[in-house]
Amino acid sequence: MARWRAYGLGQFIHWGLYSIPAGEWNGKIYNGAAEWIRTWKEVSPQAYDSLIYRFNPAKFNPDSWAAVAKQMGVKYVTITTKHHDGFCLWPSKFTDFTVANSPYKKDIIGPLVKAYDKQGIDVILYFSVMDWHNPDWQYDIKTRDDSIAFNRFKQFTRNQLLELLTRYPSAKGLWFDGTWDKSWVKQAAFADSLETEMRKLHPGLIIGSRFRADEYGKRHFDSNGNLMGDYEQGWERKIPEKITDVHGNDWDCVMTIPENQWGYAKTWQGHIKTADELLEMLAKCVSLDGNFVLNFGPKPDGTLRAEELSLAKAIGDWMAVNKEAIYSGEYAGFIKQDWGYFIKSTASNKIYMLVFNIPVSGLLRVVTPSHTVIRKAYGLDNAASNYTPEEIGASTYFIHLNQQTTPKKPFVIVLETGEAAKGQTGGYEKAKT
Ligand code: K80
Repeated sequence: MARWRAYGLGQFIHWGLYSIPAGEWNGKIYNGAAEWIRTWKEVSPQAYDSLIYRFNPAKFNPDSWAAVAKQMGVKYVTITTKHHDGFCLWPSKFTDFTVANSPYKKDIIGPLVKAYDKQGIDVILYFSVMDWHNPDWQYDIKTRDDSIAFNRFKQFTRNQLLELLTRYPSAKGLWFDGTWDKSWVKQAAFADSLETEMRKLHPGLIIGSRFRADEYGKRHFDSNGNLMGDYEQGWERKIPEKITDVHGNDWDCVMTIPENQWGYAKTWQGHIKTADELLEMLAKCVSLDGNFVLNFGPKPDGTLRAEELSLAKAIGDWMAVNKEAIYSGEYAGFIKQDWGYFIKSTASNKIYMLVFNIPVSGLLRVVTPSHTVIRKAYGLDNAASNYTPEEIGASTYFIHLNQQTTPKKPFVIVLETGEAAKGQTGGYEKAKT
């Protein structure tokens, strides 16, 4: 988990049969998320499942995806091995509904794991327990028949998970989805023993809080309020506001570029996030002890869409200068200020100020924890640059920006801090009220 905690920035990949219709069916545009199109009333499940015969990503090149991720500065990638539609991107022995029976024929996951491993990017396997294709999947268990079918489904799930961990031993963890239905929530004992089995097979395996419910049906946090799993998976398309929201737990935020599209959708509607917005989300997550994971939905031919490539490039260019503030960063314990986010280095006494909103006054307020003084302040992009913090009150400073030269893009100021000398009070007196 120490390694996971230091990631800061990750990439999510949603790829599967849904990339072929890409949010469009018989010329009509689906309003929901493209990867959910199989559930649309306009779509017959059989017609959707026949997309397997069209899955043939001729231009798929895992090394080029991994190179994009590397330039972007991500430290880990989460890849859909099987989404809710049940289509497996690896040749699973336990179903016919896999890449092996598509015209492409070949494993997708193995080459991806290899390509990302080669770039030094850790891999987490996304796995949906809910499986629309498998007739044994149930939303709830009400009858004896449901129970018999779901018992088969549990064995199928166990087989697939052990298969994935055996086939891809370098994967660092599992990211679960589709675990909220009553059928699965009732399987506390089964999920508990499967988790033990997976951890034994794969020492060090990282599992998020979506995997199992407790015996009272509580999810994420058990009936005693303790997190179940190694990190909290509750932050999907949302970010905590303050450090108390995360209860001292590890967590990651998974984020889409448009409002809510994970799989490839031909037309992106509504607001499309900009690189600066995404960088601000990244800074906010790291400042609150979380990782930020940006989603990509590759096209059916195996290439990445132009919008994603240009965002990855812009984020990577920023990371090239500022990554020191993101990797191994943690909550700084400084009072949040309106100009942006404080991140503390776990490796030194440095505090990073990630500036996103430049005040009209050009003055950045910093309130240090008591007995902490600022010894030095400089730009992360230029260690020779020097800001002279103006002490304006007890533990309170203004960093003066040069209004002429301050860039109109997010930037980072490094503060080197130290302990106030004994007896050094600054002489600031509190008002008597
Ligand atoms: C499933 C269910 C809802 C209500 C919202 C999103 C999801 C899935 N989780 C994301 C990580 C995507 O995989 C999305 O399809």
